[in-house]
Amino acid sequence: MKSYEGTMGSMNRALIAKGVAVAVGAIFSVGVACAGLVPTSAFKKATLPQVKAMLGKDNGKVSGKTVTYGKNAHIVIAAVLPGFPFPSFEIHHVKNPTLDIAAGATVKFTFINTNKGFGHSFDVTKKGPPYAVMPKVAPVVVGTGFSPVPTGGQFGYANFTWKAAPGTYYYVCEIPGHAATGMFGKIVVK
Ligand SMILES: [Cu+2]
Repeated sequence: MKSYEGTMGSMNRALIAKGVAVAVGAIFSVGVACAGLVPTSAFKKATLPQVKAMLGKDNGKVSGKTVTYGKNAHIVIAAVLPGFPFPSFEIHHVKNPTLDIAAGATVKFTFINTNKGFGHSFDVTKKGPPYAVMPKVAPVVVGTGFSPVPTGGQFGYANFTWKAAPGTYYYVCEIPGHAATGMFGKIVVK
């Protein structure tokens, strides 16, 4: 099992530094990426053994648009493109759910990118929406930075941990244009 943490944060910062030209390129790239994506629900379409096995390790409980976790939380997030052109996150069949986490929980995140040939990130921040094309969210947890890219027939993924302090947070994709078009969700730690 390979983790992408560490190297991806600096790649993301470098990407953001390139500015709006990159943002425009990234938005066009969404269309290019559509050729290789998992088209709707990552859960429903998770026929690939790697993705199905990873998604099955999430230990949250779903109620409507909220997923609730206890003190030993394992949150498994898939980045998906449910419909052109807007990407989103998905956990337990739910698009961008609110995550309710017990205060003081040790949270293990596993983030899977189900888009072949296109990047996403998963970072936790105190900054809520709306987000600019270049989101500038100052993450409290830098998860993946510029994203795990699928290689060798496997979907890219990253594991990282967080000791959850009480408060309200948001998880966002920092790839230019993604948070601005809805690729984010709320985290409540209490
Ligand atoms: Cu994204």
